Amino acid sequence: MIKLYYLPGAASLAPHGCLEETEAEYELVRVVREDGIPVDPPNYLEIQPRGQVPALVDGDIVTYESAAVCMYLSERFPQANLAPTTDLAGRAAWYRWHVYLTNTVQADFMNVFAPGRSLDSEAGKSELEAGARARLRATGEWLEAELAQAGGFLVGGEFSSADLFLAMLTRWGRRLDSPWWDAPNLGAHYRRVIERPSMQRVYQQQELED
Ligand SMILES: N[C@@H](CCC(=O)N[C@@H](CS)C(=O)NCC(=O)O)C(=O)O
Repeated sequence: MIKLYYLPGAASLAPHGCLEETEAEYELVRVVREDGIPVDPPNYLEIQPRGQVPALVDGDIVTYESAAVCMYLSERFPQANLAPTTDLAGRAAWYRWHVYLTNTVQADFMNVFAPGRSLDSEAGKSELEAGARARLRATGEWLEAELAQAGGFLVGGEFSSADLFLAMLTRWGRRLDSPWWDAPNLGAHYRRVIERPSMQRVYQQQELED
């Protein structure tokens, strides 16, 4: 059976949403960490060598990186319609959103939440975090404008795994000075995604309140 390794609200949230959308059978495994080191399951570093979540095990296939897991599940379960399959332009947009959201936007969130991952010096960490906060403010405004054109969902107005990924980041953006979900279009997109039965189940299983 497929296993998804997770922590509540973490980068495993969008992959968990994808799994619920597929209606596949899977096991959700919470990773226990002590002093930043995963201790349970005891072999977790063999699955995800950096010890981070998410990781996905599907038979002999082991993969991680949240965007990659979302894209893998979209291909693995085409009947879930998590990605455009026949429309090449739609597919291009779907790739673009996943890559941009993970390599640019998610990276900035990491520099806000864990600047020490990239730098040791306190001054350097503050500078890194301040720069990332400023970029995320501008990114939120840009996303707000993009969503105004988008027709409800990111890729061709149709729900896809990219929307699950953006909703995860919008939730992280609640901790910014101007919470992302207070912006009309980002807020409406977030609610549209988390009101899906799949995400309601995810929030219940992860015991998330917002
Ligand atoms: N680029 C990775 C980042 C994963 C990541 O940073 N996960 C966090 C939770 S959101 C984590 O496991 N943090 C613990 C750590 O880095 O030690 C992905 O998207 O999967």
